[in-house]
Amino acid sequence: QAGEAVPAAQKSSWTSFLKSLAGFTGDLSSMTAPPFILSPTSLTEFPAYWCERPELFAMIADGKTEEDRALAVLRWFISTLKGQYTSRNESMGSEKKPLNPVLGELFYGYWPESKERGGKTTLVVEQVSHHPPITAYRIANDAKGVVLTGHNAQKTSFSGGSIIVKQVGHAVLTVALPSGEKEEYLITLPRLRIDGLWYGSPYIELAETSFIQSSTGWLSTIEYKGKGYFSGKSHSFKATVTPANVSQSTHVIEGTWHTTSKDNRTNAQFHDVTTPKEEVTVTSIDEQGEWESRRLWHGVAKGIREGDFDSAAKDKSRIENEQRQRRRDETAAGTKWELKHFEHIDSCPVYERLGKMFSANPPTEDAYVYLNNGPDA
Ligand code: CLR
Repeated sequence: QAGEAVPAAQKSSWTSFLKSLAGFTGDLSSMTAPPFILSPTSLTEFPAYWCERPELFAMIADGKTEEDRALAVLRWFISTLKGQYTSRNESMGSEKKPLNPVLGELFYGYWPESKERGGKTTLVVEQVSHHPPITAYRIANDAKGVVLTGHNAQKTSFSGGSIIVKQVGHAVLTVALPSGEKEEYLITLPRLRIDGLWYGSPYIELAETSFIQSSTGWLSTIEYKGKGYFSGKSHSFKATVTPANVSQSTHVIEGTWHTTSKDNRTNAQFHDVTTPKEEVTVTSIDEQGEWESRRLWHGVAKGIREGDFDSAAKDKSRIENEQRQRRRDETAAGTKWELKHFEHIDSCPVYERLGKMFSANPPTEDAYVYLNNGPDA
């Protein structure tokens, strides 16, 4: 039934939200949505999903051959999808609308060192653009020599009752090998379809194809399908891992990304995310700086969590007004907001070089280069 999961008092507000979505393209983040669908978490926290299985991230460096490492990168990547795309349903009952980060918002965190993963893994996130929203991030396990750098933006549209999200941006994973050589992996991102809107209980399904291209030539092509395709199950994927050298053999891996998958040839299990994950460690709010996400949004998040939407809205307006004033002051002074941890470049050299190997579309993309000045640097 329509609006089944919507609180009675918010049904009409949900209906008008859905109506305003029809024919909409662009930036969803700034659209006003009814309180029941608001999340207390800012989008700057999302890059942490890349490392909630820090040992899989670290293990990439332990692969003995190019093939081993290509498979290890794919295993880590697939194992992040459950957190990235289904965790809000688990923790909050449905997908929700995250807080729209302000320019300069920061999110720092880490995963402590352990025997299996070697060193500490650190996370630095910065909101590098507000309009359109762009989030840049960097995750590093220095002891293992595994580093992930990327940025994320979204183009949204509405079609057939679903929100379609094209992810703009890419990630680059680098592995420093004991030999002193460096391997690079270009990672592109899947398309999202947000279904369940009619009922007021949105959830994500992944669609189309994403790629992981290694500088060694190995290429993983990951196809995503929902209910009624491949196996008939939601969250299905099929990945083919092909070598540059034809004498080596191709792997085909199939399964559902929120549970397990198998390598078709050997029938061996490929990934398993039914075991617990490890959330990022973040310092307490009173020890955070004023630009750090949880401190910045503290009042808003508290209001949302406690159902006090008036105080949430008030604090949100305060933050937004402060931002508008800042932008006006900058214009008046002829200055520009300076990024703290990243530098923007118009063309990413790794994307250019590795993108050619699988005819990436588009052929070039911009990027944000990490300045090596995070809290742990
Ligand atoms: C951000 C980058 C992460 C993966 C990811 C997961 C969920 C996505 C989010 C990204 C971008 C913002 C997003 C969200 C799901 C819903 C939300 C598309 C891609 C939109 C803005 C809110 C829609 C509002 C309805 C839920 C009502 O690595």
